[in-house]
Amino acid sequence: MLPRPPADRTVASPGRHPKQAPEASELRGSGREVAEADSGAPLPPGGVPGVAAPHTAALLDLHPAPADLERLVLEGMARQPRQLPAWLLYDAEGSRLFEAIGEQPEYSLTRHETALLRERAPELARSLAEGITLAPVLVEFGAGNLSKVGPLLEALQPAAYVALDISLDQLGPSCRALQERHPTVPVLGICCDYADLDQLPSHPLLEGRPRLGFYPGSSLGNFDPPQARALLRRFARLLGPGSRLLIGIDQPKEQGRLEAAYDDVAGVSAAFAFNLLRRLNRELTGDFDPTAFTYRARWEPTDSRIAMALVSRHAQTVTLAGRRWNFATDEPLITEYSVKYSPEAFQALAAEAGWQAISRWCDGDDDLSLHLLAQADLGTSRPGIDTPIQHHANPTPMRNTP
Ligand code: AVI
Repeated sequence: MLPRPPADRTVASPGRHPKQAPEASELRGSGREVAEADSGAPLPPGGVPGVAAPHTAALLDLHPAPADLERLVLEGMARQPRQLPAWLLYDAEGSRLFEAIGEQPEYSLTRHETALLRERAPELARSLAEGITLAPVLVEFGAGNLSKVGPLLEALQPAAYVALDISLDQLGPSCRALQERHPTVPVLGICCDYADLDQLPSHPLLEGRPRLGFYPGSSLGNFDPPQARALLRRFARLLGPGSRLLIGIDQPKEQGRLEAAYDDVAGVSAAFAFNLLRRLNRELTGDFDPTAFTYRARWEPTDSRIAMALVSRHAQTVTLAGRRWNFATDEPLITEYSVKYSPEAFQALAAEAGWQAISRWCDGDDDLSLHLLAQADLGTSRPGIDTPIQHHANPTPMRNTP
C-alpha cells in the first residue's frame, strides 16, 4: 500500500534552548513544530511497542533560536582569523548547493562513499549489529538529504531510524520521502545542532533500544581536532553505553586533487561559501557586499586540512548584527575547515574519545574509509546488547574494487 502524503502541523515555537531535551508530548503540546506523515504500513517485526501502526514520520524542531545564532556569529567574527560555525552554511539554498557539490566531478567523496555503502551494506549491517539481540535504533548525525542511509536500512531493518540535521527545510521533505521508500521503519527527524545537544529528546522511538550511530560524509572533518574529539565523546553519551558508530572519514591525498575538490571549475563550492554572506545579510541585518570578497580553498599540510575562506579584496567595513567590522585587504573570513585523517590518525583520535576501532572499509583507491567503532567502556550496557563486539588490534581495510 502506498503511503499517504504527510500532513504538516506547524505551531508557534516557545524558543527553547537546543541543549534542553524536551519530552515528545511536551513538544507537541507546547508548540514545537511537529510534522507527521502517515505511511499506512503495518508494524514491522522489530516494531516499537507503544507506537501504533501505521507509522508516522515525525519531525521535531530544536533549531538554535535566533539569539543563539547572533551570539555564535558575534563570537566567530571576533576570532582571529574570523571564522563562523560551518553549520551556518546549510540554509535551504546552502543545502541545495551542497548537494550540487556532491555532483561535481572534482568532489568524489559523496560518490565513493555512497557506492561503498551500497555495495557493502549487508556486511556493514552484520558487523554493526553483532551481539545485538533487540532490534536497534539507527541514529544518523548530519543526515542532510538522507541519500546514504537507504541500503543500510534495508540490510539492518532497525526498529526505528532517527535523522539529526540542522536544515529543517531539507529534513522535513527528506524524512517524508524516506518514510515512503521504507514504510516498515518508523522515521523521526530532529532539526538541531547535533554538536551542541546534550541528550536526545525523550521519544517512544528512542526508548529501551540499543542505539547505533551513523555519521557519513566526513563531516567530522569540519570540526578542528579538539572539537572533533569532544563531538565523538558527545556521540558516545547520546548513543549510550555499549553503542557502535559507523563513520565516514576522508583521507589526505594529493594537494591538487584536494584543492580542486573544494574549488570546482563550475564554481559551486564558491557559490556555497558566498551564500553564507547572503544568509548573514538576511538574518542578522548585515551589509556584506559579495563582490568585495573572493573565494579561496587551500590545502594546509601542517594541519592536514583544506581551509575555505572568503578573502576581502580591499580594506572595508561591514555592518553585521548592529556592529561594525573592519576587514583588511586579503583578510580571510574562514567559512569552513575540512580536516583529512589517515586511518591511523583517525583511530587514535577516536580512541582518545573512548571509541575502539573494530573494522574499516575503504574505496578502491583507499581515499576514504568507513570506520566501525564500538564504545571502549562496556561496563554498563544498554538492554539488547548482549555480547561485546569483537575488535581487531589492527583492523585490515576491506577494500572495494574500483
Ligand atoms: C560536509 N562536509 C564534509 C563537506 C566537506 O567535504 O568538508 C563540506 C564541503 N564544503 C565544501 N565542499 C564540501
